Amino acid sequence: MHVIATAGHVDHGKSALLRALTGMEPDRWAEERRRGLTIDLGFVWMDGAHGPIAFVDVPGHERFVGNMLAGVGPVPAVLFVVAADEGWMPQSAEHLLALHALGVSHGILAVTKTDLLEPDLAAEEALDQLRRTSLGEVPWVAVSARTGEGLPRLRTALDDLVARLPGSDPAAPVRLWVDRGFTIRGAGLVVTGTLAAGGIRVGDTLELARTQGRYVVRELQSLNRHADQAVGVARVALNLRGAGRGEIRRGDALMTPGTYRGTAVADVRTRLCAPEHLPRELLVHVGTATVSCRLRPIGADTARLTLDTVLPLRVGDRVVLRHDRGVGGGAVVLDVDPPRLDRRGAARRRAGELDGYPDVPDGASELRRRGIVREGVLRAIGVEPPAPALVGDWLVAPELRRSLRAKLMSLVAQRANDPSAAPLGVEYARKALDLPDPRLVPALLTPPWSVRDGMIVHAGAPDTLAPSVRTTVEALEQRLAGRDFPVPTEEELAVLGLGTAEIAAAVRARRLVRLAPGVVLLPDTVDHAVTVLAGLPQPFTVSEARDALGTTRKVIVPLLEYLAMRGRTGRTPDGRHTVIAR
Ligand SMILES: Nc1nc2c(ncn2[C@@H]2O[C@H](COP(=O)(O)OP(=O)(O)O)[C@@H](O)[C@H]2O)c(=O)[nH]1
Ligand SMILES: [Mg+2]
Repeated sequence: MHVIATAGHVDHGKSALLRALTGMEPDRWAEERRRGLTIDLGFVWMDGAHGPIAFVDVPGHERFVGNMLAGVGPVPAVLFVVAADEGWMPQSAEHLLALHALGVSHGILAVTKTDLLEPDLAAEEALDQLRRTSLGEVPWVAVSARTGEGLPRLRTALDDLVARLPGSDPAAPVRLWVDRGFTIRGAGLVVTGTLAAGGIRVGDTLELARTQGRYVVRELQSLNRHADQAVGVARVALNLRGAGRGEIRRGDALMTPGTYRGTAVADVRTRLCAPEHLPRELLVHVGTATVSCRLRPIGADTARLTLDTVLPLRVGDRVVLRHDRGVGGGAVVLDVDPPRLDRRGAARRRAGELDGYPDVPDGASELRRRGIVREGVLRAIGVEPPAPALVGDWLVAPELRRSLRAKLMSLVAQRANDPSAAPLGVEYARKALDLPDPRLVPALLTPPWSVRDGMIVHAGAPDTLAPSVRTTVEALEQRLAGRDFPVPTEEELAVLGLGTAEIAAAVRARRLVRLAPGVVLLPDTVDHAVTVLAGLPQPFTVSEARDALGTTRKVIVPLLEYLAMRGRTGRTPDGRHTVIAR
């Protein structure tokens, strides 16, 4: 399926053209049909040579530009309509400016009402305007919705257009910008939207970005047909279990859980306008959302937007900026997690940094700026990881990896030169290098150095663990690698042959930590847990700790006891826990 939005001045024949093309009624509301005026978005479709083509019909009247932007926001291509008898008009210009701000680069010009006047003048004028925008050179077709003249040619042009549209990633996380939410008696809340990428199946859980509420897809329709799944680009209607009336509405976004970062602050590069020429109070349009924001100019073409509402923005998102005189321009999102600017000179330095940000998200430069980052964090802000993770889901920029490795090896060498000193502990090295996860330490070591029993040791160093137990522990380590918070189940321990005696030997050799009968962890996991717990608002409860680590009560209770006994956490009088800084 493909989705195309209309654009153009009011009364130029957008809705009439869609009616003629599809045989469906884009003006959904009685008031719209009575007044002959599109107020809200309309949704119709037809069969094309390359599958169905769905249209989002937008209002042309200047009072409803907000609705128009909600229609165009998530849609990759446009059917631009200009009437032969009126030619280029103010909302033709405003709609084009918005499309340009959004960077829409695929479209067709339809010059309508050719039964009233020759189309050539209007076409020439419109093509001249379109040419100077992201749309560039577009094909044009003369049509009359009244006589039907030109409709076959328009159909062919639409087929050609959708054949040129770039494909979208079926595996991408879902960000569905909702354009309608309504209740159906007996079924509950239904939301619709244009799914730009990724897939949705019946039974999937989606997260509402505004509230983080989760909903299960009970039923899915696409173009009024039931379906088990839909893959972008597609129009979808979702019936969500447990969603009440009005709970989800236009401007909301439904997301694959855990794949996004909600933000109210973004640094952007403005397009089509310099930040100092824009008012400080603006409306931002992105997807189907309209949000008030404050703009703070940073550099010649960069600014910070502070939004009234948290949105699931991604790096590379195009937004439209609007003020009381109309569309003022646009912006591309450069950073959704920008640093604070309260120090003296911070804004000037930031301006220099932002000049180096590309418009199109670039994994390598994002990683270079961040140094060490989780893959999931990059994906959540819209950046594809540029390389495989070094360990777990940690990415380390190549430059930083080299310098960290050099620093670590010099620490190791220093310690090795002192025969009376104990080997370097992993946790000590982690702190010294300021690493977020102890698993990064062994990944940065070069042979013959490796980690054994939580210590950095030379391959030739004597071993204290019986070979059979060593093999079993190594098998366990392998089995647990890559899990977020790896705790072996009792079955796993049994399968690997780790009975009470073997566990006791491994604990003596500091290869395992025993928390309770049947609950053992790798020493690294304990350190990792402390890092995660330190990231929680302090103090925290047992269940907050359990959720943060994604584990169970059976593990978290003895773990917190273990940590408290070793002075790594403390208890508050009300029974909560804090991580003790060292
Ligand atoms: N003569 C003529 N009138 C048209 C044509 N297309 C639309 N109209 C009329 O123009 C008016 C506005 O059309 P409409 O589709 O509502 O415009 P929209 O605001 O762009 O959606 C209506 O009265 C239509 O009947 C056409 O091709 N020829
Ligand atoms: Mg209309």
